[in-house]
Amino acid sequence: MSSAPPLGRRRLLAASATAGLTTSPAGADTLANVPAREPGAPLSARSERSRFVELGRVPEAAPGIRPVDPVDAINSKTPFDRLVGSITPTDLHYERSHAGVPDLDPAKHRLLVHGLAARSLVLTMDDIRAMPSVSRVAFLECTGNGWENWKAADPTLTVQNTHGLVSTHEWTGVPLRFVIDLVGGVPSATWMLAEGADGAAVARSIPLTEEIMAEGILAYAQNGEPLRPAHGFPLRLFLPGLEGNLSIKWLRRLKFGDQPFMTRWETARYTQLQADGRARQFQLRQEVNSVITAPSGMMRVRPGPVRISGLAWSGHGRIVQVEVSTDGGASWQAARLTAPALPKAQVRFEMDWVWAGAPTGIVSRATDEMRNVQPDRAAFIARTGTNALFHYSAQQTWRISAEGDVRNALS
Ligand SMILES: Nc1nc2c(c(=O)[nH]1)N[C@H]1C(S)=C(S)[C@@H](COP(=O)(O)O)O[C@H]1N2
Ligand SMILES: [Mo]
Repeated sequence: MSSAPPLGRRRLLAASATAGLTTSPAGADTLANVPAREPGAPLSARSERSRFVELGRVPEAAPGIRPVDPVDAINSKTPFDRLVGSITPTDLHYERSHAGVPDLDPAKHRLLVHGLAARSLVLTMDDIRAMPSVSRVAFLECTGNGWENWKAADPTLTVQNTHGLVSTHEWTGVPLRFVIDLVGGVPSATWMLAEGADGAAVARSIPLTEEIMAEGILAYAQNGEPLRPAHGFPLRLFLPGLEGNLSIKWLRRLKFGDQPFMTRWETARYTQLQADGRARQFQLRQEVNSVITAPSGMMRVRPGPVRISGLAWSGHGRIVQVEVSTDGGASWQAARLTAPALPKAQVRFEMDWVWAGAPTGIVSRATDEMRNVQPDRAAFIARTGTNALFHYSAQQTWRISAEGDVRNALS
């Protein structure tokens, strides 16, 4: 029998975890290799980013239409290719606004709560802020996230283009249940209309399931500060795990009823054309999903150690496992979650890999606590067809060429 290969898999991986580090030995007692201290700029009212760091979203119109005049934009996407950790910086939370951002005065803002309830109420923001609050870290995802890849994969897209319509924040506000109790309960209601105060009059019918009653929040803060106007100031609905469109911004009305209200947003807009040509309504949950954020579209890798990093999330609950394939989906290895996975929140994963220099595809696949496994594209398309536009959650493949160019691909 011949001896074992010179570098076993375990040692190779250990080497790859540190081989990217360019460490140099320090002299015994000297700071000679460390830059000198610097005098500081005056303190300020806000902490701005370093001038050496550039981060921004990209405003876009419909899929495939870019660059876009900001006036025509309906989406502005999170730059996942340059973020780390699991929480999205406040100013980089993705934005989707159908009729611009209204400039609402919180002193004048009102929330009407009425319909099939024991009594109707008009609430001020002071009323709402005086109520008991909850805070929850959870993702918000537009149903349009991933729509770039329904039919074809544009090889010039970055992960910001393909997956930038999801973000994770800590949201603070009043439990929906508290407001329902305040109007005396809604025993005969099965649906709730939520309506925004923007020009588009976005309004959605929300089924009053146990889950929604227990988890719904009338949110007035994001990451510890008042909502920003783009995200619904002074008040929005927040429904963890469900399609972003339901989380109505600039919330002005909740109306209870015993059937869906059939607004144009659920008859024309947020319906899904299925493979057989029939439309599906009220597909509300965001499915288990994941994406490798580095290396990703339009990046370049060199042969040798490569740290693979990405994000996973599911509208069904916690992520329990993320696997990564570095051979286009033929074989899989468990990735490491870098923080505790919270229910219905994004969690980061990492895996160390050594790229030998041959063309391949890198892919991630997530599993949630309900044992939903993110499907590969073939299985996903077999189930949904290609007529649809929303709720794309198939595995994302990044192809790596012999030169190390990383490109968006269908598989
Ligand atoms: N009133 C109102 N609510 C709205 C929208 C809107 O245009 N108007 N956009 C919806 C959509 S489609 C999504 S995905 C989320 C986006 O929230 P964000 O901009 O805070 O990320 O808000 C939803 N709520
Ligand atoms: Mo959306």
